[in-house]
Amino acid sequence: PELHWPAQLNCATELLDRHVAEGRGERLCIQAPGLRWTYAELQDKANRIASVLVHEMGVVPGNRVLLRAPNNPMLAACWFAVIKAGAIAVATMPLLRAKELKAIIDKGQVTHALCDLNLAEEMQEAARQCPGLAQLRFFHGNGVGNGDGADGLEALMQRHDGRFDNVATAADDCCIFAFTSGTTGVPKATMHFHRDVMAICACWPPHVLRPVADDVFIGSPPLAFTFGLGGLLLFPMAVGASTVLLEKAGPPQLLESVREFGATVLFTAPTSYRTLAPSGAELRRTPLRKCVSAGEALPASTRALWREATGIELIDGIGSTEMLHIFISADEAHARPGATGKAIPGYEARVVDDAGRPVAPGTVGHLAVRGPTGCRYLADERQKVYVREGWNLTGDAYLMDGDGYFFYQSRTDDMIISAGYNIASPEVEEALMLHPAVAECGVIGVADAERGQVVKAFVVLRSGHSADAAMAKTLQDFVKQTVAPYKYPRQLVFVDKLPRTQTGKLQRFRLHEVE
Ligand code: 3UK
Repeated sequence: PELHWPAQLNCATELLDRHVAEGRGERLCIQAPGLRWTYAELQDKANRIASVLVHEMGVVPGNRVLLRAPNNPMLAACWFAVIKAGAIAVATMPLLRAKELKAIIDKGQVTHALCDLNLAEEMQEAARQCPGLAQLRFFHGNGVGNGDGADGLEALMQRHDGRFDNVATAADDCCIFAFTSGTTGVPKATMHFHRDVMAICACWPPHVLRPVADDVFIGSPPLAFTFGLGGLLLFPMAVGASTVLLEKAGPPQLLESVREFGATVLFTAPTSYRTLAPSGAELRRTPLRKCVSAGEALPASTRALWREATGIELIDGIGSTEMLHIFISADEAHARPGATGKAIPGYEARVVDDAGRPVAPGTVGHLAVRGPTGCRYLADERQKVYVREGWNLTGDAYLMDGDGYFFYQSRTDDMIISAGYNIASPEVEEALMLHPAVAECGVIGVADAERGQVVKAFVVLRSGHSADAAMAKTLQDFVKQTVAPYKYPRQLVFVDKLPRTQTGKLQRFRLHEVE
């Protein structure tokens, strides 16, 4: 990929304004229920908001601006406005409470905020506790404000025209603080530059996804999660395509919206593909053609299930907030069951031992990755631990085969050591999920006097199956027959649901708490 940028670069100019300047302003850019914005319309909104930020809210380049909204068109307009103003976008998960928002405001030294009116309460509570947050305005998700006074963002936007000269930022100026969703429970922030945004658009999409200008993107990850920011905003716009932003994007809404909007490219997580698979026949009657899975390991069984249901081979990819987006992946033609894929063009990946030395193919170790983006923590000691000589440690246990395909094993913390055996939690989960009675499950290691640790499974059954001792025994026997018998869960309990992050990741550390 071409990864050289001019010293002066504003990614909003490249991803948004360029389309209008080159005559594509009338192309469809963003859709939502009851709404369609062209590139020119998004630019008009973003420019007006940028003017409000600069002239009415006093934003100067480098300020950190918090954004709070579910996926909707105004969130996209606000994101570009912040970038145009040379400020730093700090997008936050819609479900966060005041306490969590306060932690982000404090850590990120946030001075300004734009918030969806429907999520005002927790924002106002956080603002009361944060004297440093000087300016806060509210908006409606569709940009049509009515009756919330002269301070509503839409009213302020009317005072300005649709012209704004983007701040001439440097390619190396920060434009995003991305807070991670907390697989480990401890919040951390990573910093990304304008050139990082351009780099992720130049690496994975043209080499793996290969979208075209007529594609219609849709999916579930929030724009506050960089998987969603890339997949549902930056990547479609990089090729002049359109995107559908949904405030609610559980499997039923996704199914309905894929139909309604004629979506062609879908981004969601493995569990969502499992839930949607029974609707494969309906999906076959839509123009859906590409489906991307990330955020969590994709079980080989889910890949097969989706292919059989829809005829579409899933595109798996591992990315991280630290690296901004996907760095190991494979397109449909190169997918191998059980493998995430190979390092994508522009990135290098390898498996290393505890001392950071590369291990032989076939050996399990720590995944390390290096590329044009990556791993700048905001005020965090973990920089020293996770970044070594430019190589970023992701915290995942992986093995690489002789062909350069990477096979996910587990999070490094989720490796169970029982009676001297290494057992990866996801491998046991995958085995359990092959049983038709199992809807979802989570596996952890619990302390055991004799074996050090033993495998414990938390199982959610599909409706119509009874959670009794006979079922537990059936599932234990099933695992013994599916993978090496020593991996079977010696403890197995039934639960109604599993603890997940807002990005859909299983929180195994919380299973330890309920254990
Ligand atoms: C896990 C995967 C196996 C893995 C993300 C795509 O998930 C994203 O970012 P996060 O910072 O979490 C990173 C961690 O999640 N993971 C993600 N994808 C996969 N494990 N197979 C996968 N395909 O533990 C990784 O270290 O929340 C994903 C794009 C942008 C992202 N931020």
